[in-house]
Amino acid sequence: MNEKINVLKKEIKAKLETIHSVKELNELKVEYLGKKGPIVALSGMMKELPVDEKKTFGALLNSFKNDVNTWFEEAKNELEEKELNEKLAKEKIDITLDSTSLPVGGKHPIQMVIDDVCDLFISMGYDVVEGPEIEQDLYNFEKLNLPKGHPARDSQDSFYITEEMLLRTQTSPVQARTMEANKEKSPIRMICPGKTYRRDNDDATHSHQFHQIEGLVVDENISIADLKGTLEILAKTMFGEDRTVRFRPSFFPFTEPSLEVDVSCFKCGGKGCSLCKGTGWIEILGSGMVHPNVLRECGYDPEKYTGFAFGMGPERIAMLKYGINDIRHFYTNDMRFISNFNRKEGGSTDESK
Ligand code: 2NL
Repeated sequence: MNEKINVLKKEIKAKLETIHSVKELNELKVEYLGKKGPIVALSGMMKELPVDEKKTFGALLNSFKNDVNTWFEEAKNELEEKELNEKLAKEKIDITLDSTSLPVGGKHPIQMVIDDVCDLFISMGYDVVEGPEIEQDLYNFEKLNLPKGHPARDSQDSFYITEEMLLRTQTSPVQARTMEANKEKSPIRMICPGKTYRRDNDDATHSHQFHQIEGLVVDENISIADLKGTLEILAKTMFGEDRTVRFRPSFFPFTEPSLEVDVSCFKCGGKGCSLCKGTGWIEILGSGMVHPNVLRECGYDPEKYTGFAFGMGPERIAMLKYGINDIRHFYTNDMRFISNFNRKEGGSTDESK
């Protein structure tokens, strides 16, 4: 019997040497340790042994079984590791290979201007408010001191949808709505960017769809000094700290008095050049003190409250800043134009960013 164990030992060890996969190993395990295998058969033969031999042989067989189990366990671990390494080697990805580069989009120059203006006013505590592009005549015109038949309505030739509904010609209706909705008449500081529409024939300086950024401050004791200080900060932020600003009297139906804002030419420093047409000044926005009629129409007592407002065209600002000579470039999606503005982090009109 002992001899049989020794033979089996040698046989199993020799066979284990020839195994190359976990699958083969399992088959071998069944062959030797399975119910029909030689080790179970040896256990069966124990009955026939005399009692004294039974004990020693039983111990021997047990320790042999344990040894066999250990060998199989060790062989299994080795094979599993080998198979895993082979699999990993096969699936290895060469990360040094160049990937195909995808074209990266960039922020549109109009959006850069809008974002820069909004960032500035957010930093001064203003809210950014957006509103509908399809508006009622009431908010687009009536509440802004432009009653039906007012001549200034003609200069804002409109896309009417019905008698009462139109595509907004300015972003001010958003501000009129905000003032009206503010029942407790708490202070308003808001900036209002968005798309606007006027019935124009498109050419180098006109587009039937364009953008506006308007600002509005309403509170007790707001004066023209607040307007001037705020718009000076705006002009310097957009065109450089060295710029000076000047205010010229103007007219808008929704403000009284009205002021046009010029910035000293950033190309020639004010000496006069082709950009500023020899004047040294460039017009950048319109502004004024909110007309008492507008305050009243939007639910404010003009005896108690005053405010200032301004409006600017981001197309015009972007054209000036980047030397773009045709407004249609903004809307025709020519990649040669658009690619000039692709910058990491989405870009900004501030060259230092
Ligand atoms: C321009 C001039 C301006 C306003 C817009 C405004 C809005 C309200 C009340 C009073 Cl709710 N005013 N907006 C005021 C002055 C000028 O825009 O040239 N925009 C491109």
